[in-house]
Amino acid sequence: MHKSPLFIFVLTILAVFAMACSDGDSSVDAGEDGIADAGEDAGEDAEEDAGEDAGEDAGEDAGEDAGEDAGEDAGGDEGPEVSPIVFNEVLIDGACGEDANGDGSIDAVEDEFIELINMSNATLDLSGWTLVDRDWGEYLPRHTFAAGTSLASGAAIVVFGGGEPPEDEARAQYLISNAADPGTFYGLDLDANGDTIQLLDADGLEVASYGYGDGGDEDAVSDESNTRAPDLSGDFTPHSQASGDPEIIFSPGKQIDGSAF
Ligand SMILES: [Ca+2]
Ligand SMILES: [Ca+2]
Ligand SMILES: [Ca+2]
Ligand SMILES: [Ca+2]
Repeated sequence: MHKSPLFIFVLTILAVFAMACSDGDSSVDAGEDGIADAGEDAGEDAEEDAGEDAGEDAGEDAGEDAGEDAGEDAGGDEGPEVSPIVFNEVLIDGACGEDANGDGSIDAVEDEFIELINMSNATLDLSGWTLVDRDWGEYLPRHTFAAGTSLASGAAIVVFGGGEPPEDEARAQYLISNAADPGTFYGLDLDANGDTIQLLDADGLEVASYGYGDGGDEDAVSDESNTRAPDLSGDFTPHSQASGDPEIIFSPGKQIDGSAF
């Protein structure tokens, strides 16, 4: 789904105000300080300061976000040299004709998925990590990994856009994008023409990213997934080419040949 710059700007403003409204402490503090200062000093000054601060903060946040997004889109990958997690397979076309999450219905939003692999030698704690796309940004993550989520060395974790995920397996976990986050009615929101998806750690730092179409280096592959071939280390390749079988168009939680990681 393509979003116009105006749409994104409006969303940014809404997100900023949503955060401001939900941040009860700062609102209360601003109000208390204003009243206290008004009593001690000149009331007009305190009120003006409070109003100016709120306005400045909102404006700064909106400006920073727009700038960051533009910079990231233009600059592409800027993650660490060696990432402990890689994007191994991505299906941007949930309506590709097969039921990727296996819940009985083919859905353009729900059957999109992102397959991540732990490339490190250690189990990773993904608590509070997020997947964000370029449209919604950090304020509205497409997924936030729940507290206690861990990923074993060499194992896979797959996030679908929605629906019912498959049962977890020994070497693969299956999730749906976090419905607790506001705005998730678009699921992963993997746009057809292009997008940039970032995996951020609990501190908001980029661990890995996947950009395609007008959002990065990879092709905007429709009708099937785009997968590293060979798995983990190879270049991204349309899945049917990687599998050598036109009917094997994705492999969420599995290697290209259908075996476990
Ligand atoms: Ca899509
Ligand atoms: Ca489905
Ligand atoms: Ca998107
Ligand atoms: Ca796979």
